[in-house]
Amino acid sequence: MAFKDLKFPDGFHWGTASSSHQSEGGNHNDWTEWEKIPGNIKDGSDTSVACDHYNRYEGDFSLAKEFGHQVLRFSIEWSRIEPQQGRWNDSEIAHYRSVVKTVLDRGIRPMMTLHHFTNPLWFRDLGAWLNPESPEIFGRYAKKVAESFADLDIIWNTINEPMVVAAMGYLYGDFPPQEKDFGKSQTVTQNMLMAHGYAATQIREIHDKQGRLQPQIAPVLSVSYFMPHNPENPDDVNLAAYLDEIYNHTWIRGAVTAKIPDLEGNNHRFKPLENSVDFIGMNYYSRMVVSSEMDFLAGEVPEKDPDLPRCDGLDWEVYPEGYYPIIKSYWDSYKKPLFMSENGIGTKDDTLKRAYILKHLQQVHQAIQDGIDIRGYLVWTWVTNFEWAEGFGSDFGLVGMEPETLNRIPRESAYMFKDIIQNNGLTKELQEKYLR
Ligand code: IFM
Repeated sequence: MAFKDLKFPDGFHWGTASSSHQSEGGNHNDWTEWEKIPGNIKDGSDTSVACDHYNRYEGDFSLAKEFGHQVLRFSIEWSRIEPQQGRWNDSEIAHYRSVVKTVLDRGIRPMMTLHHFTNPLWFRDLGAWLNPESPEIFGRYAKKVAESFADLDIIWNTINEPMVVAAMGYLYGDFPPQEKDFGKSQTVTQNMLMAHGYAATQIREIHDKQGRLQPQIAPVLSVSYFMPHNPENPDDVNLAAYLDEIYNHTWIRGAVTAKIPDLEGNNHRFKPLENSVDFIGMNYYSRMVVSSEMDFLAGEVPEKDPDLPRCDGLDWEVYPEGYYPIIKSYWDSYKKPLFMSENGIGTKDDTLKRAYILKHLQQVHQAIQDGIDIRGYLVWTWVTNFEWAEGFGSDFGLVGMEPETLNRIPRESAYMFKDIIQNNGLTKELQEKYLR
């Protein structure tokens, strides 16, 4: 195959994404409690230290600067900021202000997520996202954060991957609180949608009140490319379409149209969702092949394609061809600017990691060529970190970490990504070097 230079638009944003719990160490939340229960984390690890990013963020951000980052996406830890309901920890707020300022001081744009999977223990004890008051409770937290951060130039992400919280925590039982109940997963989906609306409303109101320019606000969605096992079988085709709708579209359509879909399939208007989405964050990793002869809701899927490389632990197939169609379906459906807020692979094989990134970027480039408004691309992740129920067994980092010293060691993929950022795209030479 002959490669061509793939130039991205001027002003395209490049960087990496991470989350507080996966990298900071020393948290006290529902996940830290859950990690202690033997068997919950595949390799038996926990986040007591993680990457010690809580203490090493300055060095991590300096390294990111050295490697050309223009955006750093990270989350702040609700359990640190509000350790008891309604009681705010000012020194943790000061800590995160320093985190944001450190990013800004390096000339990098901070993209800050309010909720990335973890909950304070008191919120868990109130029933977390099953509690009908959870949206307002989250809104109050968002208000406090907005009051404390509105003077800083931040791109705001409200909630990361609500459908993963609903599916992994309440349908498949792989994440806390380990429920396996379709009805509950639906309730969680709805409550997180309302919570996003309250959070966005608070962020807007506080910026207005303080006389600040309105920031960009986005929810971040996990998306997958659903494919029928047998494209000739209408039942498989219908199942793939149904899952695409409930996993990829129902929630974000609700946010964009300001309507909450209820369990009976009706919609009702929810004012706080109005004007809550400036752009959509999309996290894509793999496809999902489904068969009507299997019980998908019980976790049954056809055998994986032996010819496709896979992500360690999570076993996701590498399927860059699924990226373009899901991007296009978001663009066609919502006509909102898109931001590729996570993409990457958990593997020790850096050759595979480099090829993964390049092949996915070729798809993103094609989407832009076809007129889709994509504002940026972030690799998951910068320093390798705790991959939830996999523990440290699935290594997504462009930068490795020595287990004993926690020293950061940039991999060749980090240098490759630096080259991409410097050239604002994929040169012919780079593709020849890593894709031949
Ligand atoms: O590590 C996670 C991240 O927290 C959310 N998106 C998917 C990543 C890889 O599984």
